[in-house]
Amino acid sequence: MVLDSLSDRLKESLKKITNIGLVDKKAVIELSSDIKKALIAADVNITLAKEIAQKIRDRGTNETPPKGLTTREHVVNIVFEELTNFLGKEFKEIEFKKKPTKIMLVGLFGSGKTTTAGKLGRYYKKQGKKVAVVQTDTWRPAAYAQLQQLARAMKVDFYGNSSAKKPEDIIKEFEKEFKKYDVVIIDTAGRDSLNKELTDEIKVLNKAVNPDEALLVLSGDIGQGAQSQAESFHKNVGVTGVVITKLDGTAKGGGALTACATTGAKVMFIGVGEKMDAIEEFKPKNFVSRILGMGDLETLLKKAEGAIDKDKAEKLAKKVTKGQGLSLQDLYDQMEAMQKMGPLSQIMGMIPGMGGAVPKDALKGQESKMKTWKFIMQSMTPTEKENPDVMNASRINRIANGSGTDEKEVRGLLKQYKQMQKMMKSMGSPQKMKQLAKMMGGKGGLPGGMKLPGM
Ligand SMILES: Nc1nc2c(ncn2[C@@H]2O[C@H](COP(=O)(O)OP(=O)(O)OP(=O)(O)O)[C@@H](O)[C@H]2O)c(=O)[nH]1
Ligand SMILES: [Mg+2]
Repeated sequence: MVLDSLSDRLKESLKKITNIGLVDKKAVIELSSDIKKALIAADVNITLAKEIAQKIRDRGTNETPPKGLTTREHVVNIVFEELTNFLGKEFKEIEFKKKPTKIMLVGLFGSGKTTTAGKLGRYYKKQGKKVAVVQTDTWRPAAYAQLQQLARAMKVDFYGNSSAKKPEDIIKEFEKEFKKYDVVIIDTAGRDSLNKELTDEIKVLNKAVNPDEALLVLSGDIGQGAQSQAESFHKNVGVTGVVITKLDGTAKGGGALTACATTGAKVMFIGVGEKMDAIEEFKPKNFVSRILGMGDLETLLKKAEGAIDKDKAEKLAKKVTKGQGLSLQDLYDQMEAMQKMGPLSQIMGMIPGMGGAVPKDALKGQESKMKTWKFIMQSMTPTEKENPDVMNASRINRIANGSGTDEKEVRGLLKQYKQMQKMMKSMGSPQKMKQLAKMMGGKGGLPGGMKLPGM
Protein backbone atom coordinates (compact mmCIF):
# COMPACT_ATOMS: atom_id res chain seq x y z
CA MET A 1 0.00 0.00 0.00
CA VAL A 2 0.97 3.62 -0.41
CA LEU A 3 2.90 5.07 2.53
CA ASP A 4 3.02 1.69 4.18
CA SER A 5 5.38 2.58 6.99
CA LEU A 6 3.59 5.83 7.87
CA SER A 7 0.32 3.95 7.82
CA ASP A 8 1.68 1.19 10.04
CA ARG A 9 2.99 3.67 12.57
CA LEU A 10 -0.20 5.69 12.67
CA LYS A 11 -2.29 2.57 13.05
CA GLU A 12 -0.02 1.42 15.85
CA SER A 13 -0.47 4.73 17.70
CA LEU A 14 -4.23 4.61 17.27
CA LYS A 15 -4.33 1.02 18.41
CA LYS A 16 -2.80 2.08 21.71
CA ILE A 17 -5.59 4.53 22.30
CA THR A 18 -8.31 2.09 21.32
CA ASN A 19 -6.92 -0.54 23.64
CA ILE A 20 -6.35 1.35 26.85
CA GLY A 21 -9.06 1.58 29.47
CA LEU A 22 -9.13 5.33 29.97
CA VAL A 23 -8.31 7.95 27.38
CA ASP A 24 -6.87 10.69 29.56
CA LYS A 25 -4.60 13.68 28.98
CA LYS A 26 -1.52 11.57 29.20
CA ALA A 27 -2.78 9.20 26.53
CA VAL A 28 -3.61 12.09 24.18
CA ILE A 29 -0.20 13.65 24.69
CA GLU A 30 1.48 10.36 23.98
CA LEU A 31 -0.64 9.86 20.89
CA SER A 32 0.18 13.30 19.52
CA SER A 33 3.87 12.72 20.11
CA ASP A 34 3.71 9.33 18.36
CA ILE A 35 1.98 10.92 15.40
CA LYS A 36 4.57 13.68 15.22
CA LYS A 37 7.37 11.12 15.07
CA ALA A 38 5.56 9.08 12.44
CA LEU A 39 5.04 12.15 10.28
CA ILE A 40 8.66 13.23 10.56
CA ALA A 41 9.74 9.74 9.56
CA ALA A 42 7.58 10.10 6.43
CA ASP A 43 9.56 13.26 5.58
CA VAL A 44 6.90 15.71 6.68
CA ASN A 45 8.51 19.04 7.50
CA ILE A 46 9.35 19.18 11.20
CA THR A 47 7.58 22.45 11.89
CA LEU A 48 4.52 21.16 10.12
CA ALA A 49 4.59 17.85 11.98
CA LYS A 50 4.86 19.74 15.26
CA GLU A 51 1.96 21.94 14.29
CA ILE A 52 -0.24 18.94 13.48
CA ALA A 53 0.70 17.23 16.73
CA GLN A 54 0.04 20.40 18.71
CA LYS A 55 -3.45 20.74 17.25
CA ILE A 56 -4.27 17.13 18.06
CA ARG A 57 -2.95 17.62 21.56
CA ASP A 58 -4.82 20.88 22.20
CA ARG A 59 -8.09 19.69 20.81
CA GLY A 60 -7.80 16.25 22.37
CA THR A 61 -7.14 17.62 25.84
CA ASN A 62 -9.50 20.61 25.78
CA GLU A 63 -12.55 19.66 23.77
CA THR A 64 -15.48 17.87 25.29
CA PRO A 65 -16.66 15.07 23.03
CA PRO A 66 -19.91 15.86 21.23
CA LYS A 67 -22.97 13.96 22.37
CA GLY A 68 -22.97 10.36 21.29
CA LEU A 69 -19.20 10.10 20.95
CA THR A 70 -16.90 8.59 23.54
CA THR A 71 -13.64 10.39 24.35
CA ARG A 72 -11.83 7.67 22.44
CA GLU A 73 -13.92 8.13 19.33
CA HIS A 74 -13.61 11.88 19.60
CA VAL A 75 -9.83 11.73 19.78
CA VAL A 76 -9.66 9.41 16.79
CA ASN A 77 -11.89 11.82 14.89
CA ILE A 78 -9.60 14.71 15.79
CA VAL A 79 -6.61 12.83 14.39
CA PHE A 80 -8.58 12.11 11.26
CA GLU A 81 -9.69 15.74 10.86
CA GLU A 82 -6.31 17.30 11.53
CA LEU A 83 -4.47 15.01 9.13
CA THR A 84 -7.12 15.66 6.51
CA ASN A 85 -6.74 19.43 7.02
CA PHE A 86 -3.06 19.21 6.32
CA LEU A 87 -3.60 17.29 3.14
CA GLY A 88 -5.80 19.88 1.54
CA LYS A 89 -9.15 18.91 3.05
CA GLU A 90 -11.46 19.05 0.07
CA PHE A 91 -11.06 17.12 -3.11
CA LYS A 92 -10.88 19.16 -6.29
CA GLU A 93 -12.22 17.44 -9.33
CA ILE A 94 -11.44 18.45 -12.88
CA GLU A 95 -14.51 19.97 -14.46
CA PHE A 96 -15.41 19.12 -17.99
CA LYS A 97 -17.28 22.23 -18.97
CA LYS A 98 -15.59 22.67 -22.32
CA LYS A 99 -15.12 20.41 -25.27
CA PRO A 100 -12.32 19.62 -25.45
CA THR A 101 -11.09 20.07 -21.91
CA LYS A 102 -7.34 20.39 -22.29
CA ILE A 103 -5.08 18.99 -19.59
CA MET A 104 -1.39 19.84 -19.89
CA LEU A 105 1.21 17.97 -17.84
CA VAL A 106 4.40 19.76 -16.83
CA GLY A 107 7.27 18.83 -14.56
CA LEU A 108 10.91 17.99 -14.22
CA PHE A 109 12.77 15.22 -15.98
CA GLY A 110 11.55 11.74 -15.15
CA SER A 111 8.81 12.83 -12.79
CA GLY A 112 6.26 10.63 -14.53
CA LYS A 113 4.53 12.96 -17.02
CA THR A 114 4.35 10.56 -19.94
CA THR A 115 3.24 7.67 -17.73
CA THR A 116 0.60 9.92 -16.18
CA ALA A 117 -0.59 11.01 -19.64
CA GLY A 118 -1.22 7.35 -20.47
CA LYS A 119 -2.87 6.67 -17.12
CA LEU A 120 -5.16 9.68 -17.38
CA GLY A 121 -6.03 8.67 -20.94
CA ARG A 122 -7.16 5.29 -19.70
CA TYR A 123 -8.90 6.78 -16.69
CA TYR A 124 -11.08 9.16 -18.68
CA LYS A 125 -11.73 6.68 -21.44
CA LYS A 126 -13.11 4.31 -18.80
CA GLN A 127 -15.51 7.08 -17.86
CA GLY A 128 -16.82 7.04 -21.42
CA LYS A 129 -15.04 10.15 -22.61
CA LYS A 130 -13.47 10.53 -26.03
CA VAL A 131 -9.79 11.00 -25.31
CA ALA A 132 -6.66 12.01 -27.21
CA VAL A 133 -3.10 12.25 -25.94
CA VAL A 134 -0.57 14.58 -27.53
CA GLN A 135 3.21 14.35 -27.34
CA THR A 136 4.96 17.73 -27.51
CA ASP A 137 8.31 16.56 -26.13
CA THR A 138 10.74 17.43 -28.93
CA TRP A 139 13.78 16.95 -26.66
CA ARG A 140 13.89 13.31 -25.82
CA PRO A 141 13.92 11.24 -29.02
CA ALA A 142 12.14 8.27 -27.43
CA ALA A 143 9.28 10.34 -26.00
CA TYR A 144 7.20 10.12 -29.17
CA ALA A 145 7.24 6.32 -29.33
CA GLN A 146 6.74 6.01 -25.57
CA LEU A 147 3.43 7.84 -25.53
CA GLN A 148 2.36 6.41 -28.88
CA GLN A 149 2.74 2.91 -27.48
CA LEU A 150 0.88 3.73 -24.30
CA ALA A 151 -1.94 5.30 -26.34
CA ARG A 152 -2.14 2.26 -28.55
CA ALA A 153 -2.37 -0.04 -25.55
CA MET A 154 -5.00 2.16 -23.92
CA LYS A 155 -6.87 2.46 -27.21
CA VAL A 156 -6.92 6.24 -27.14
CA ASP A 157 -5.97 8.46 -30.08
CA PHE A 158 -2.44 9.79 -30.28
CA TYR A 159 -1.04 12.93 -31.88
CA GLY A 160 2.58 13.89 -32.27
CA ASN A 161 5.25 14.67 -34.81
CA SER A 162 8.64 13.14 -34.24
CA SER A 163 10.37 15.50 -36.66
CA ALA A 164 8.89 18.75 -35.30
CA LYS A 165 11.37 21.16 -33.75
CA LYS A 166 9.09 23.21 -31.53
CA PRO A 167 6.35 21.94 -29.24
CA GLU A 168 3.96 24.74 -30.20
CA ASP A 169 4.21 23.70 -33.87
CA ILE A 170 2.82 20.30 -32.92
CA ILE A 171 -0.14 21.94 -31.21
CA LYS A 172 -0.80 24.14 -34.23
CA GLU A 173 -0.57 21.17 -36.57
CA PHE A 174 -3.31 19.21 -34.83
CA GLU A 175 -5.41 21.89 -33.20
CA LYS A 176 -8.34 21.35 -35.56
CA GLU A 177 -8.48 17.67 -34.63
CA PHE A 178 -8.82 18.40 -30.91
CA LYS A 179 -12.42 19.54 -31.29
CA LYS A 180 -13.44 15.93 -31.76
CA TYR A 181 -12.52 15.03 -28.20
CA ASP A 182 -13.92 15.49 -24.72
CA VAL A 183 -10.44 15.45 -23.21
CA VAL A 184 -7.08 16.21 -24.76
CA ILE A 185 -4.07 15.35 -22.60
CA ILE A 186 -0.86 17.11 -23.52
CA ASP A 187 2.49 15.68 -22.49
CA THR A 188 5.48 18.03 -22.38
CA ALA A 189 9.24 17.76 -22.18
CA GLY A 190 11.04 17.62 -18.85
CA ARG A 191 14.31 19.23 -17.76
CA ASP A 192 16.78 18.84 -14.94
CA SER A 193 15.56 21.94 -13.21
CA LEU A 194 13.09 24.71 -13.72
CA ASN A 195 15.52 27.03 -15.46
CA LYS A 196 14.83 29.90 -17.82
CA GLU A 197 14.84 27.63 -20.86
CA LEU A 198 12.13 25.37 -19.51
CA THR A 199 10.13 28.30 -18.15
CA ASP A 200 10.19 30.04 -21.52
CA GLU A 201 9.25 26.87 -23.34
CA ILE A 202 6.32 26.19 -21.04
CA LYS A 203 5.14 29.77 -21.33
CA VAL A 204 5.07 29.59 -25.12
CA LEU A 205 3.37 26.22 -24.99
CA ASN A 206 0.90 27.49 -22.44
CA LYS A 207 -0.09 30.22 -24.85
CA ALA A 208 -0.42 27.81 -27.77
CA VAL A 209 -2.39 25.20 -25.82
CA ASN A 210 -4.38 27.48 -23.53
CA PRO A 211 -4.97 24.56 -21.16
CA ASP A 212 -7.96 24.27 -18.85
CA GLU A 213 -5.77 22.47 -16.38
CA ALA A 214 -1.99 22.68 -16.10
CA LEU A 215 -0.98 19.86 -13.81
CA LEU A 216 2.44 19.74 -12.24
CA VAL A 217 3.73 16.18 -12.07
CA LEU A 218 5.98 15.60 -9.06
CA SER A 219 7.75 12.48 -8.03
CA GLY A 220 6.81 11.49 -4.47
CA ASP A 221 10.39 10.53 -3.66
CA ILE A 222 11.47 14.18 -3.50
CA GLY A 223 9.57 14.41 -0.21
CA GLN A 224 9.59 17.92 1.23
CA GLY A 225 11.41 19.11 -1.87
CA ALA A 226 7.96 19.17 -3.42
CA GLN A 227 7.36 22.50 -1.77
CA SER A 228 10.00 24.52 -3.61
CA GLN A 229 9.16 22.81 -6.91
CA ALA A 230 5.47 23.47 -6.52
CA GLU A 231 6.17 27.09 -5.60
CA SER A 232 8.51 27.83 -8.46
CA PHE A 233 6.36 26.13 -11.07
CA HIS A 234 3.36 27.97 -9.77
CA LYS A 235 5.08 31.33 -9.84
CA ASN A 236 6.59 30.88 -13.27
CA VAL A 237 4.08 28.97 -15.26
CA GLY A 238 0.95 28.81 -13.15
CA VAL A 239 -0.30 25.37 -12.27
CA THR A 240 -3.88 24.44 -11.44
CA GLY A 241 -3.11 21.21 -9.63
CA VAL A 242 -0.54 18.58 -8.81
CA VAL A 243 -0.07 14.90 -9.59
CA ILE A 244 2.25 13.08 -7.18
CA THR A 245 3.68 9.92 -8.71
CA LYS A 246 5.65 6.95 -7.44
CA LEU A 247 3.95 7.00 -4.05
CA ASP A 248 4.14 3.21 -4.16
CA GLY A 249 7.89 3.17 -3.93
CA THR A 250 8.84 5.82 -1.42
CA ALA A 251 8.68 6.40 2.30
CA LYS A 252 8.80 10.14 1.71
CA GLY A 253 5.33 10.49 0.28
CA GLY A 254 3.99 12.16 3.39
CA GLY A 255 6.45 14.98 2.85
CA ALA A 256 5.47 15.49 -0.76
CA LEU A 257 1.75 15.43 0.01
CA THR A 258 1.82 17.82 2.95
CA ALA A 259 4.33 20.15 1.26
CA CYS A 260 1.98 20.65 -1.66
CA ALA A 261 -0.92 21.36 0.63
CA THR A 262 1.03 24.14 2.36
CA THR A 263 1.69 25.88 -0.96
CA GLY A 264 -2.02 25.83 -1.66
CA ALA A 265 -1.52 23.62 -4.72
CA LYS A 266 -4.19 20.96 -4.83
CA VAL A 267 -3.06 17.40 -5.25
CA MET A 268 -5.53 15.99 -7.74
CA PHE A 269 -4.13 12.58 -8.54
CA ILE A 270 -1.60 10.21 -7.10
CA GLY A 271 0.40 7.64 -9.03
CA VAL A 272 0.70 4.38 -7.15
CA GLY A 273 2.52 2.07 -9.55
CA GLU A 274 3.99 1.66 -12.99
CA LYS A 275 0.97 0.02 -14.50
CA MET A 276 -1.57 2.08 -16.38
CA ASP A 277 -4.35 1.54 -13.85
CA ALA A 278 -2.17 2.71 -10.96
CA ILE A 279 -3.63 6.17 -10.61
CA GLU A 280 -6.16 7.46 -8.13
CA GLU A 281 -8.02 10.67 -7.60
CA PHE A 282 -6.63 12.17 -4.44
CA LYS A 283 -9.38 12.64 -1.90
CA PRO A 284 -7.81 13.69 1.41
CA LYS A 285 -10.61 12.21 3.54
CA ASN A 286 -10.51 8.84 1.85
CA PHE A 287 -6.74 8.82 1.81
CA VAL A 288 -6.40 9.58 5.50
CA SER A 289 -9.05 7.08 6.44
CA ARG A 290 -7.14 4.47 4.49
CA ILE A 291 -3.75 5.18 6.01
CA LEU A 292 -5.35 5.16 9.46
CA GLY A 293 -6.69 1.70 8.71
CA MET A 294 -10.29 2.85 8.57
CA GLY A 295 -10.74 1.80 4.99
CA ASP A 296 -11.62 3.63 1.83
CA LEU A 297 -14.71 2.05 0.42
CA GLU A 298 -15.27 4.71 -2.19
CA THR A 299 -11.94 4.14 -3.93
CA LEU A 300 -12.39 0.40 -3.63
CA LEU A 301 -15.78 0.54 -5.29
CA LYS A 302 -14.37 2.66 -8.10
CA LYS A 303 -11.64 0.12 -8.66
CA ALA A 304 -14.19 -2.64 -8.64
CA GLU A 305 -16.24 -0.77 -11.21
CA GLY A 306 -13.25 -0.60 -13.51
CA ALA A 307 -12.27 -4.23 -13.00
CA ILE A 308 -15.60 -6.00 -13.07
CA ASP A 309 -17.50 -6.65 -16.21
CA LYS A 310 -20.95 -5.12 -15.61
CA ASP A 311 -22.97 -7.84 -17.32
CA LYS A 312 -21.15 -10.55 -15.47
CA ALA A 313 -21.59 -8.71 -12.17
CA GLU A 314 -25.33 -8.38 -12.72
CA LYS A 315 -25.69 -12.03 -13.61
CA LEU A 316 -23.74 -12.94 -10.52
CA ALA A 317 -25.82 -10.72 -8.26
CA LYS A 318 -28.98 -12.34 -9.61
CA LYS A 319 -27.67 -15.81 -8.97
CA VAL A 320 -26.70 -14.90 -5.43
CA THR A 321 -30.02 -13.31 -4.53
CA LYS A 322 -31.88 -16.25 -6.01
CA GLY A 323 -29.76 -18.60 -3.97
CA GLN A 324 -28.63 -20.43 -7.08
CA GLY A 325 -25.03 -20.69 -6.12
CA LEU A 326 -22.12 -20.04 -8.44
CA SER A 327 -20.36 -22.14 -11.02
CA LEU A 328 -16.60 -22.57 -11.08
CA GLN A 329 -16.60 -20.26 -14.07
CA ASP A 330 -18.18 -17.55 -11.89
CA LEU A 331 -15.54 -18.13 -9.27
CA TYR A 332 -12.86 -17.82 -11.94
CA ASP A 333 -14.31 -14.53 -13.21
CA GLN A 334 -14.44 -13.19 -9.66
CA MET A 335 -10.83 -14.04 -9.03
CA GLU A 336 -9.80 -12.49 -12.28
CA ALA A 337 -11.63 -9.27 -11.42
CA MET A 338 -10.00 -9.21 -7.99
CA GLN A 339 -6.57 -9.61 -9.46
CA LYS A 340 -7.23 -6.73 -11.83
CA MET A 341 -7.97 -4.54 -8.84
CA GLY A 342 -4.47 -4.97 -7.51
CA PRO A 343 -2.69 -6.92 -4.81
CA LEU A 344 -4.92 -8.31 -2.08
CA SER A 345 -3.08 -6.34 0.58
CA GLN A 346 -3.98 -3.11 -1.21
CA ILE A 347 -7.62 -4.12 -1.54
CA MET A 348 -7.81 -5.15 2.11
CA GLY A 349 -6.50 -1.76 3.18
CA MET A 350 -9.53 -0.15 1.59
CA ILE A 351 -12.13 -2.23 3.37
CA PRO A 352 -13.14 -0.64 6.67
CA GLY A 353 -11.92 -2.76 9.53
CA MET A 354 -9.78 -4.94 7.32
CA GLY A 355 -6.69 -2.72 7.14
CA GLY A 356 -4.10 -4.62 9.08
CA ALA A 357 -6.70 -7.18 10.18
CA VAL A 358 -5.26 -9.95 8.05
CA PRO A 359 -1.52 -10.57 8.35
CA LYS A 360 0.42 -9.81 5.19
CA ASP A 361 1.84 -13.33 5.03
CA ALA A 362 -1.62 -14.82 5.06
CA LEU A 363 -2.61 -12.56 2.17
CA LYS A 364 0.45 -13.59 0.20
CA GLY A 365 -0.46 -17.23 0.77
CA GLN A 366 -4.00 -16.58 -0.38
CA GLU A 367 -2.72 -14.81 -3.44
CA SER A 368 -0.52 -17.69 -4.52
CA LYS A 369 -3.38 -20.10 -3.84
CA MET A 370 -5.57 -18.04 -6.14
CA LYS A 371 -2.92 -18.30 -8.83
CA THR A 372 -2.81 -22.09 -8.53
CA TRP A 373 -6.60 -22.23 -8.66
CA LYS A 374 -6.60 -20.20 -11.83
CA PHE A 375 -4.23 -22.68 -13.47
CA ILE A 376 -6.43 -25.55 -12.36
CA MET A 377 -9.58 -23.93 -13.69
CA GLN A 378 -7.88 -23.14 -16.96
CA SER A 379 -7.39 -26.87 -17.41
CA MET A 380 -11.07 -27.62 -16.95
CA THR A 381 -13.56 -27.97 -19.77
CA PRO A 382 -16.48 -25.52 -19.96
CA THR A 383 -18.82 -28.32 -18.84
CA GLU A 384 -16.73 -29.02 -15.80
CA LYS A 385 -16.68 -25.37 -14.89
CA GLU A 386 -20.40 -24.88 -15.30
CA ASN A 387 -21.35 -28.14 -13.69
CA PRO A 388 -18.65 -29.41 -11.30
CA ASP A 389 -20.88 -32.35 -10.34
CA VAL A 390 -19.53 -34.23 -13.36
CA MET A 391 -16.12 -34.32 -11.70
CA ASN A 392 -14.70 -37.80 -11.13
CA ALA A 393 -11.32 -39.36 -10.40
CA SER A 394 -10.15 -39.54 -14.00
CA ARG A 395 -11.17 -35.97 -14.69
CA ILE A 396 -9.36 -34.81 -11.58
CA ASN A 397 -6.28 -36.69 -12.67
CA ARG A 398 -6.41 -35.09 -16.13
CA ILE A 399 -6.87 -31.58 -14.69
CA ALA A 400 -3.98 -32.03 -12.25
CA ASN A 401 -1.68 -33.12 -15.07
CA GLY A 402 -2.85 -30.40 -17.41
CA SER A 403 -2.38 -27.62 -14.87
CA GLY A 404 0.94 -28.83 -13.51
CA THR A 405 -0.54 -29.23 -10.04
CA ASP A 406 -1.48 -32.37 -8.15
CA GLU A 407 -4.75 -34.09 -7.43
CA LYS A 408 -4.76 -32.90 -3.86
CA GLU A 409 -4.78 -29.30 -5.00
CA VAL A 410 -7.59 -29.94 -7.46
CA ARG A 411 -9.64 -31.64 -4.75
CA GLY A 412 -8.83 -28.76 -2.40
CA LEU A 413 -10.27 -26.28 -4.86
CA LEU A 414 -13.39 -28.39 -5.38
CA LYS A 415 -13.88 -28.61 -1.64
CA GLN A 416 -13.54 -24.86 -1.19
CA TYR A 417 -15.91 -24.36 -4.04
CA LYS A 418 -18.52 -26.62 -2.44
CA GLN A 419 -18.24 -24.72 0.83
CA MET A 420 -18.69 -21.45 -0.95
CA GLN A 421 -21.62 -22.89 -2.85
CA LYS A 422 -23.29 -23.85 0.42
CA MET A 423 -22.71 -20.42 1.88
CA MET A 424 -24.05 -18.67 -1.20
CA LYS A 425 -27.18 -20.82 -1.23
CA SER A 426 -27.89 -20.11 2.39
CA MET A 427 -27.33 -16.42 1.84
CA GLY A 428 -30.14 -16.44 -0.68
CA SER A 429 -32.84 -16.66 1.97
CA PRO A 430 -33.87 -13.24 3.27
CA GLN A 431 -33.64 -14.42 6.83
CA LYS A 432 -30.08 -15.58 6.42
CA MET A 433 -29.21 -12.33 4.72
CA LYS A 434 -30.43 -10.47 7.76
CA GLN A 435 -28.42 -12.71 10.01
CA LEU A 436 -25.35 -12.11 7.96
CA ALA A 437 -25.84 -8.36 8.01
CA LYS A 438 -26.18 -8.49 11.77
CA MET A 439 -23.05 -10.53 12.06
CA MET A 440 -21.09 -8.08 9.92
CA GLY A 441 -22.38 -5.11 11.89
CA GLY A 442 -21.28 -6.68 15.12
CA LYS A 443 -17.91 -8.04 14.19
CA GLY A 444 -16.93 -5.96 11.21
CA GLY A 445 -17.05 -2.20 11.03
CA LEU A 446 -14.22 0.02 12.07
CA PRO A 447 -11.57 -1.04 14.51
CA GLY A 448 -12.70 -0.48 18.08
CA GLY A 449 -16.16 0.41 16.85
CA MET A 450 -14.98 3.84 15.66
CA LYS A 451 -17.17 6.05 13.60
CA LEU A 452 -15.90 7.89 10.59
CA PRO A 453 -16.83 11.52 10.17
CA GLY A 454 -18.86 12.21 7.08
CA MET A 455 -19.12 8.59 6.09
N1 LIG B 1 6.54 2.91 -9.33
C1 LIG B 1 6.10 3.91 -10.07
N2 LIG B 1 6.78 4.29 -11.14
C2 LIG B 1 6.30 5.30 -11.88
C3 LIG B 1 5.10 5.97 -11.55
N3 LIG B 1 4.90 6.95 -12.47
C4 LIG B 1 5.94 6.85 -13.32
N4 LIG B 1 6.80 5.87 -12.99
C5 LIG B 1 8.07 5.47 -13.63
O1 LIG B 1 8.96 6.57 -13.65
C6 LIG B 1 9.77 6.54 -14.80
C7 LIG B 1 9.70 7.86 -15.54
O2 LIG B 1 8.38 8.06 -16.03
P1 LIG B 1 8.03 8.94 -17.30
O3 LIG B 1 6.56 8.94 -17.41
O4 LIG B 1 8.80 8.53 -18.48
O5 LIG B 1 8.53 10.35 -16.79
P2 LIG B 1 8.53 11.74 -17.61
O6 LIG B 1 8.23 12.80 -16.65
O7 LIG B 1 7.68 11.63 -18.80
O8 LIG B 1 10.07 11.78 -18.02
P3 LIG B 1 10.73 12.77 -19.13
O9 LIG B 1 9.81 12.82 -20.27
O10 LIG B 1 12.03 12.14 -19.45
O11 LIG B 1 10.88 14.07 -18.44
C8 LIG B 1 9.26 5.38 -15.63
O12 LIG B 1 10.10 4.28 -15.42
C9 LIG B 1 7.88 5.11 -15.06
O13 LIG B 1 7.51 3.76 -15.21
C10 LIG B 1 4.38 5.56 -10.37
O14 LIG B 1 3.34 6.08 -9.97
N5 LIG B 1 4.93 4.50 -9.68
MG1 LIG C 1 8.11 12.05 -20.80
